[in-house]
Amino acid sequence: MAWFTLYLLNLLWAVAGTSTQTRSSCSVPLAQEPLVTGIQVLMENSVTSSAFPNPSILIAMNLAGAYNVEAQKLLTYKLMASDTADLSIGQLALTVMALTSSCRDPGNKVSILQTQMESWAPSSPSAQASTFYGPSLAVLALCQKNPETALPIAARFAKILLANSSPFNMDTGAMVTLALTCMYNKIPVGSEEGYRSLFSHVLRDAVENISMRIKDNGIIGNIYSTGLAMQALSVTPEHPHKEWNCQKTMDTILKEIEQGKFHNPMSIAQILPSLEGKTYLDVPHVSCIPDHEVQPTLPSQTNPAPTSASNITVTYTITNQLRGVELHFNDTINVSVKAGSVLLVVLEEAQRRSHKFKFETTMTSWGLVVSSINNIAENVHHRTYWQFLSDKTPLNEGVADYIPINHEHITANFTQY
Ligand code: B12
Ligand SMILES: *[C@@H]1O[C@H](CO)[C@@H](O)[C@H](O)[C@H]1NC(C)=O
Ligand SMILES: *[C@@H]1O[C@H](CO)[C@@H](O)[C@H](O)[C@H]1NC(C)=O
Ligand SMILES: *[C@@H]1O[C@H](CO)[C@@H](O)[C@H](O)[C@H]1NC(C)=O
Ligand SMILES: *[C@@H]1O[C@H](CO)[C@@H](O)[C@H](O)[C@H]1NC(C)=O
Ligand SMILES: *[C@@H]1O[C@H](CO)[C@@H](O)[C@H](O)[C@H]1NC(C)=O
Repeated sequence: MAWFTLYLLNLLWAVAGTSTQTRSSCSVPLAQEPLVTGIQVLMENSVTSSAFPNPSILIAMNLAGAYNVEAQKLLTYKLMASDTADLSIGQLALTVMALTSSCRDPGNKVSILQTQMESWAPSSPSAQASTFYGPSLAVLALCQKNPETALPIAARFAKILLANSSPFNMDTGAMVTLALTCMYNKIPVGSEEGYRSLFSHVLRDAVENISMRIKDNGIIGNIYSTGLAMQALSVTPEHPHKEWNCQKTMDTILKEIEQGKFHNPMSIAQILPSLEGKTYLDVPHVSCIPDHEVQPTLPSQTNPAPTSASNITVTYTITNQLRGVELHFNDTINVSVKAGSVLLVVLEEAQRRSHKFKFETTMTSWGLVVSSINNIAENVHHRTYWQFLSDKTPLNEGVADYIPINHEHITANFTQY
């Protein structure tokens, strides 16, 4: 009986093996290439000497082949000079990868990252999955720079993941898959079998969860997690039960790009590698000889911004039922803004009309986060933040990108992750 099962398994393995080949090969059709060039140029042009240097943008432009050599140089120099003391584990890891992708030596940043990861621990045994996003970036960066010392760190991380039972998070699951796939591929021959089975266990769980969230149109999670999920599915040694049609995912993403859904530079940085058939595992193998001497072919401007002068009304509710019973509030205001305005304009208009709607923002790699409303501020130690919803559905964009429609009800709810 056992030999027969083994035979069947081998057969299945062989079938799975061949289907991988066809599965992960997908590419941007020639006619849509200007669309991809268009967002790449948009991303590269967001790099300015005043802006905070974003390592994810440098990684993406190096993987895709940079057009704007000045932007590439500027980012590289700024990241070389960045003070590691100001960076979180995840930001430090991205900086290491960005410098590697520019063929620069990250110097002592690698050993600092290693020391930080050696003493890293989850914020609580029940920590939310998204808090593992930064540490998985760290495992990935360390795996690429120094696999031998990364191995025990990755093993400890994998065990923490196995012990955690919080709901699956797509972006984090994809990053975990990239990190542990890198590690899995670098287990030295003859080392104990424990590493291999530990990493494949975590990888199998993550890949199963990712594949369960492939929608009929090919989107994996939401449109902004799809780029990372594509990277994960195209490198993992563990194959999901559900078949993945890479080309379908690619075609739907291209439609979304055409609809203007990818204008935030960070969203472009996370989708671009997958459109170019690249993953973060390619970071150590970038060739730094410039190859894009030609001017990019840009798409013909098709959709000029609608210049409708009409106003819309948005209902805006702010509610805190969490922090300090005496501080609880639930206030609603109707504001009128120009059609096509981003949500931030609604918040500004509400603030102008009532002091209760006072808010503050913080700059991040994705843009402005609303960090405080009516004097109640987010707090990493309490794991609190202001979540934005349309009716009962959480928004999948920030206030500086999301465009509300007429009579939409937006809520900012103080909650925990
Ligand atoms: C962790 C996380 C959070 C945490 C961040 C706090 C923390 N300390 O962990 C919390 C839960 C607070 C959060 C909140 C939100 N998030 Co979030 N988040 C992530 C996640 C999974 C990882 C970010 C990370 O750790 N990066 C690594 C570090 C090294 O990079 P970093 O730049 O320093 O990270 C900071 C920023 O990413 C920032 N941040 C996190 N989310 C968002 C969202 C927006 C719009 C902005 C401007 C900044 C921002 O917080 C991080 C820590 O300071 C990403 C996934 C991804 N693909 O990037 C989604 C992601 C960035 N978030 C997203 C969204 C939509 C939100 C919310 C708008 C959700 C909502 N409905 O309210 C809110 C922000 C609302 C506000 N007040 O303005 C989207 C953004 C898509 C887009 N096109 O804009 C992503 C891509 C998830 C997704 N696939 O949909 N998020
Ligand atoms: C994924 O799904 C499986 C069940 O299919 C579950 O056991 C596992 O813990 C989930 N979470 C993660 C992070 O893989
Ligand atoms: C807050 O007010 C809104 C709108 O008036 C209402 O729909 C909602 O149920 C209230 N929420 C709480 C927690 O009181
Ligand atoms: C906002 O407008 C809606 C109608 O569009 C109305 O039902 C509601 O009472 C108004 N709320 C406030 C707080 O003015
Ligand atoms: C239209 O919206 C703007 C804010 O964008 C506001 O200043 C103006 O008063 C509104 N006009 C009307 C007629 O409500
Ligand atoms: C708002 O946050 C509170 C506190 O976390 C939570 O209990 C409630 O369900 C949230 N409301 C919505 C609409 O998500």
